[in-house]
Amino acid sequence: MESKRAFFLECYELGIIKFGKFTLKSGIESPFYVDLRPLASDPKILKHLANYLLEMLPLDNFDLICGVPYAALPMATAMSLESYLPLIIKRKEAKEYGTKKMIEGIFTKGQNCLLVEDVITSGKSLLETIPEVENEGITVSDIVVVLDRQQGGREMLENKGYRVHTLFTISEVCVILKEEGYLDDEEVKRIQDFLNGNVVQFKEEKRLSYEQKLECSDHSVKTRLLEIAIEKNSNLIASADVMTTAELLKLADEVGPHIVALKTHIDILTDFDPDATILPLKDLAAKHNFLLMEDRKFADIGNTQELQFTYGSYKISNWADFVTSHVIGGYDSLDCFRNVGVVAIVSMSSKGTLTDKNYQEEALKVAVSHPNVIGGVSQHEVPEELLLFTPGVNLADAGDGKGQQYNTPEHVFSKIKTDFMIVGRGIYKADNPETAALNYKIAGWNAYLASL
Ligand code: S5P
Repeated sequence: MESKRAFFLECYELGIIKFGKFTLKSGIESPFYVDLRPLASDPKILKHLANYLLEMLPLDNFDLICGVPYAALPMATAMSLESYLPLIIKRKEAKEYGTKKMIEGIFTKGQNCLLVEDVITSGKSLLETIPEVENEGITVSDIVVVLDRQQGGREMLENKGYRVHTLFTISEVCVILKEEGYLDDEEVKRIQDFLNGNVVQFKEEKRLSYEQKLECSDHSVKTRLLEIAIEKNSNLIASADVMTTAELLKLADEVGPHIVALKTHIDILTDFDPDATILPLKDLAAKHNFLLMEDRKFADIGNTQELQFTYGSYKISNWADFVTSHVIGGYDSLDCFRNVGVVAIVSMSSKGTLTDKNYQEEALKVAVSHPNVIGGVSQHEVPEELLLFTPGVNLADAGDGKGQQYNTPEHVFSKIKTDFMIVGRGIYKADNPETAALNYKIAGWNAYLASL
């Protein structure tokens, strides 16, 4: 394909941006007007556009694609034809007869849908569209936009936990047009002044610092975690999804100095032994001052969970400082986790997860009210009385081809205000796990400081 710049100039020839004085829907006078609808009338350009947009995206993560009506409908259709992602259609208004459906097409609950938008300004129309899609049980994690008018919409959506991918920004476009002689300095300045004065400010609520969370901690494990974070300048939890005791202990010793907790899936080990595995692991935890988080994800009735927690081969209650548990068994099912902290699974990072909006709301009600719960695992913001733990963090990849969806440390700390990031393969699969842990620790801590 030609360069992005050459492609933009071809689009520009179709008259998609006009400069002058325009009164917008909101009543504001703007020095430019964007209308991307002409792009659909040039099949070659539309096809190229579809491919440029698709190139930016982790396509494995999506099951469906949907355009925000009307301008993005042909774009989403072209992207569907190029990628074979099935298209669904969002109506502007529900049908007055028959099914009254808002979303047309073939889909099932739990599928993840990529939203396509032509232009983003304040992000308001996307904010109206997203719940209509989510109400059908479809999840939305990513939005792809052709042109960002840079008036706050992107930040607002990212702040709500959505990933926004944009092909062009208005500033970038102005630079190209100026260099090509279509705009003079004065016009560019007028546009810049307009943009500076017309950013729709969303009030970003301040996050609480670890010190502030520590002050109101009402659980000993929560207190210890926060103290370690402050002491080590770290918010990193390494996930040790390895298969042998030797690998587990080696990893724990290497990454130990940089982490607040080591997360285990103890049932992955092929050679688990209470003495040979747990005793040295506890010694390493003491040596490097980190906690042990067993990611058992309990999901049963209280009595069964109590047995799984206390007995069996792993005797988790003997050694874990905190455990993860689904809350699907209801409030009382968490009573059995005495003397440990519980991290409730509120939403999952995998494609097709069934933890939709409604589930998350109900899970949070249990989590905030149960005294054993110290926090939640989620990809979205949680009430500040809970600690937020976020997996699905990787500096190098966007996904793993098996449904995992990754974000950067910057995204999880600033956009969803997480407290602790969980990194697995980014560390234990690295050539040098110790250096990788240190790099993640620094990236996580800097992202946290920047989000204060
Ligand atoms: O929603 C979730 C919840 C968890 S606890 N998504 C996750 O990926 N996890 C866990 O975090 C998962 O079981 C794995 O142990 C770790 C992520 O590993 P990575 O290799 O993908 O970083």
